[in-house]
Amino acid sequence: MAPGLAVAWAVLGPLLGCALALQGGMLYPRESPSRERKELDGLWSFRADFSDNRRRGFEEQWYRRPLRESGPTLDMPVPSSFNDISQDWRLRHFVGWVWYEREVILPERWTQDLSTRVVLRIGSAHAYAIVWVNGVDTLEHEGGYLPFEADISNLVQVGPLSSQLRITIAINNTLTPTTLPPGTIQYLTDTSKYPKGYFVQNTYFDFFNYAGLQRSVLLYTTPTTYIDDITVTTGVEHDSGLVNYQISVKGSNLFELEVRLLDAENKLVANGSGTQGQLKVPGASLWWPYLMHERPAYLYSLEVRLTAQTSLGPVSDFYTLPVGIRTVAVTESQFLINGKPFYFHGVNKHEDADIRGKGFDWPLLVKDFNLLRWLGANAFRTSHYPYAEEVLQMCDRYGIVVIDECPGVGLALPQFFNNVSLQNHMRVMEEVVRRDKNHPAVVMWSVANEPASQLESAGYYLKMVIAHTKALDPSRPVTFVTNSNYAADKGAPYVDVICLNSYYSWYHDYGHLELIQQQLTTQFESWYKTYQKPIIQSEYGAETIVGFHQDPPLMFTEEYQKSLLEQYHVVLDQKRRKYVVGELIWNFADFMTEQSPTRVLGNKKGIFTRQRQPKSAAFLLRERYWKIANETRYSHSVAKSQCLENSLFA
Ligand code: BDP
Repeated sequence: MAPGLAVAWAVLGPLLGCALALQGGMLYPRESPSRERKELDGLWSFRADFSDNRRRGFEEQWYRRPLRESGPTLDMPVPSSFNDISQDWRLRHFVGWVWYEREVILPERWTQDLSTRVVLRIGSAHAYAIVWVNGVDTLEHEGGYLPFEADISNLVQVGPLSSQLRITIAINNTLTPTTLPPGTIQYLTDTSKYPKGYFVQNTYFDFFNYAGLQRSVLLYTTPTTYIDDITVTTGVEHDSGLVNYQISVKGSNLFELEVRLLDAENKLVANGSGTQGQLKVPGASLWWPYLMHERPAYLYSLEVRLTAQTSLGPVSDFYTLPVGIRTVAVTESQFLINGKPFYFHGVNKHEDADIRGKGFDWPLLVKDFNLLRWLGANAFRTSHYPYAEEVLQMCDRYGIVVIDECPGVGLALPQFFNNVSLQNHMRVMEEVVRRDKNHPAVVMWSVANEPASQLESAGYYLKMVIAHTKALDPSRPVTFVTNSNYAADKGAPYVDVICLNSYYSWYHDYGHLELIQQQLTTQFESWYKTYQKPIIQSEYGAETIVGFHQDPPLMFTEEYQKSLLEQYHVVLDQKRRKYVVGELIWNFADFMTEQSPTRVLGNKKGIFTRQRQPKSAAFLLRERYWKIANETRYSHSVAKSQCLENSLFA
């Protein structure tokens, strides 16, 4: 990039829509006067297929009859991971097909009104899923952490018994060299040590491969002519906000679209019509990250109303999308939101807690957001896969900035960089962008975490995935997170922001806290000299067992975690006024991993425990984040901790 040249992702001119190759949109299912929802969360029937080839369910066609008729079933809560729910160790470590089933009664109108379209939507099924409705093969999807859906109207709007539905979902958690994340199955053939046919799943990432229906499953309706997708990009011109919209409609070509933009008080501020256009909002309130501005996270509502003529008569469809007006841009040393330098002071997270594994959970979600605000964290990365949509909605509402990462984690072996994997990775990015493109909180895409980016093949692969992501969404910067050496990394030339993971005095020169400042300074200076791009310290941290204390500090104690952080902070403070634009601690909370001699009931680098109680480092970080917040705020008032009466910095 030429010195001083700002690459602006703010879309100020005509709409640059997302060029998705995927068929159809993936709008979050919202109720409206024309749309109903029926959640299928709760208890499902469940069975893991323990047969040697794991294929008994297909051989015996378990989907053709109620699951209880083909053998014993367990109660399985949805959403949740299946692994930690039972006392059967075989289920915790199970690799292969598991079967879920749920019977549902539909409202009569859904089955009889032929102008109603009924959709089955699965929030995520890790990692490969096949869905049958009343025994009919309906839908398949590869990849966890992202939603998929099917129009099942044909199946429910026929026959006398159609209001009774049986949904069967077979899910396989096997990871292969071409899935994302990749994995390998290893057969252990030494019969003096292992029984015949013994195999293990190898993964190349550091979190437990929880699986199952980990997010909500639901049914929703739309009219047969319906709003299929909306893409919004925003910009600012003088003091006006610009909202560019593009709407796709399915079911008929004879329709009209009305678009109304309402402010937070429900007052109309702009309107338009047709499938695409630009709305201008004079004196717009911008969407600001919280702590950066007195009036953060301002959201407008884009109300879309469709009226269409169909063979069954006129139909209407309504969809309301929250819209935050903001711009994102990157210079050679800054990350700009609304034209102002933004410093990421935040965390990396995992969707992980207790027995629910990666199962979505409202109390946990709200607790985590309360902790983020207690901490003064203004950002997080969705390490290492896209989180539930409800998490991003909360970020939009609270003003917490997100680096949205796809499940491109564990790309550690040369054989993972092949053409099939590349095509799959690009498709996954299409699904991520399609789902998350309208969230103002999402300011950057991350296409991978710690790939083997020193390999030539990885360089080409990352170049292609990044270029594809930029083509899908020209409105946001793109990165991947590296732990390679600056001189060896083959992917760094293609990113907009350099994201670095380093574990000085933990995985290298462990115990030698005195080396951190020198090594971290070298890290930053060599990367910046090579690339002249803004840098985020995207991971750093230390394993810490809550309640372990030692002074002088020793590894695994709360004091060591604090001291390590303090050493990092000395250098971060020197560089953040120059070109370092963020710091994200590894990790927000302890989380479960595979068993290994280096993990004590999981990864303990959390500043909170897995039960969300603070370790000493949480208080240290809290003091730091509120201090940075007060230094980097664009108004004169003092930021206060929102969870305590006594502000630390008042
Ligand atoms: C980093 C990985 C992260 C691990 C962390 C660690 O990105 O997923 O959990 O190391 O070892 O390299 O704690």
